[in-house]
Amino acid sequence: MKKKILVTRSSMPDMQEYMEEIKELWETHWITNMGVKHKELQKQLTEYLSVENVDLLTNGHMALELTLQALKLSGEVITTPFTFASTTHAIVRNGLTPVFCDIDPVDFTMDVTKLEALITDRTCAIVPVHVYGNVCNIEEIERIAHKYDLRVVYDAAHTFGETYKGKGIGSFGDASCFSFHATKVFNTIEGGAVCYKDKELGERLYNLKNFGIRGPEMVESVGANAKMNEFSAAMGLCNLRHVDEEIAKRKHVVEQYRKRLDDVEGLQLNPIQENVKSNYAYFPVIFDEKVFGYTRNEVADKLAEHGVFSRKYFYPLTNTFDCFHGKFDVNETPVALHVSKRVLTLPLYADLSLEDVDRICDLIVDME
Ligand code: T4K
Repeated sequence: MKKKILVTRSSMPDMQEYMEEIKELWETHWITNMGVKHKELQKQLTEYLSVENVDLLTNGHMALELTLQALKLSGEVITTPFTFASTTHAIVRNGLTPVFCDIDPVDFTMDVTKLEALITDRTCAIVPVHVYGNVCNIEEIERIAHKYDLRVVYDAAHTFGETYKGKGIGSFGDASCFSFHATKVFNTIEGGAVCYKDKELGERLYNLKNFGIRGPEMVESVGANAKMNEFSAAMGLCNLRHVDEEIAKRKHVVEQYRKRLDDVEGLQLNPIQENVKSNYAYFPVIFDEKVFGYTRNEVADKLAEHGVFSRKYFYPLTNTFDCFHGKFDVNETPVALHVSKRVLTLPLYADLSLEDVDRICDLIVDME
């Protein structure tokens, strides 16, 4: 069997570069609690992401969960089920009720034409997901949020470094939450960040990530612990130096996939969005078995037989999870259900060779 190809592979700097970056941690022995690496990464990311404020956290999930908590919400939150478990769990773990909006069949983000009908007098916020790095219909979401006085927290886990109409993607809504997990375009091993405008929200978020401690003898509020440590921040500083190059390499991989798969009947590829500077985070393909002749599962199995491990991001839908049994009606999100049963995300990472992309495409095009 040929070498194994997994759905993604963490970007890592040269080992020497990381060793240099962490060297001073052995001198100071200051390895967490908002140290120099944390401060420096925060500063550099504020600039790189073109946003007003950034706070760093242990992971993307805590970024979402604590941002919702910091907004002091109660009632219903409109979101989509075509996402990673984290989005829905962050809502539920805050004692809030998720209300699921269907997704757009082309870009898989919240279908804004169905959003307004879901608003009730209990609705307090919208949590849209820029899924696969596809940017939501920001204008419409913000128009509706403004009309009904709702908070907007974007799950921006997949959109590191993207811009919309030239503005940093993290600058929209009340807050945008990023994931810096090992599997993401930019990683700090584990990590996450919240971009926000309102300083008061920032203060509450900071308290929540650091036990509410504001000084050696002052605990202002009840909080958790979700601080990014210095080794993660150092990894971020190294990876940030190379991220543009990594995104450029991903672009080549995506272009090769498109060249090979664009004309294959029965395959729907991720859209190229106008006004968006993409980060090429994922390469999802929707397999229409009636036209293509094979189901998504058959394709996944064949790839796996040849050592290629694609993933069914995002199947199952979060509103069908066992932990929510009987709580939600999946038939209310028919497009999401349709897509989740047919989608396969193909391997994508900066160092995936174009020969490997060709091999994967050959296996798909030549299914028999
Ligand atoms: N919102 C959205 C929309 C998200 O997609 C996510 C996370 C979050 C919020 C929450 O952010 P975090 O709290 O995670 O920061 C992975 C990731 O763990 C998760 O971060 C990500 N979304 C989700 C879409 O994918 P798994 O369970 O599929 O990961 P795993 O361990 O199977 O890894 C996938 C592949 O990545 C492996 O086959 C190989 C490669 N890999 C993995 C690891 C762990 C590496 O190359 N290096 C590694 O260290 O969830």
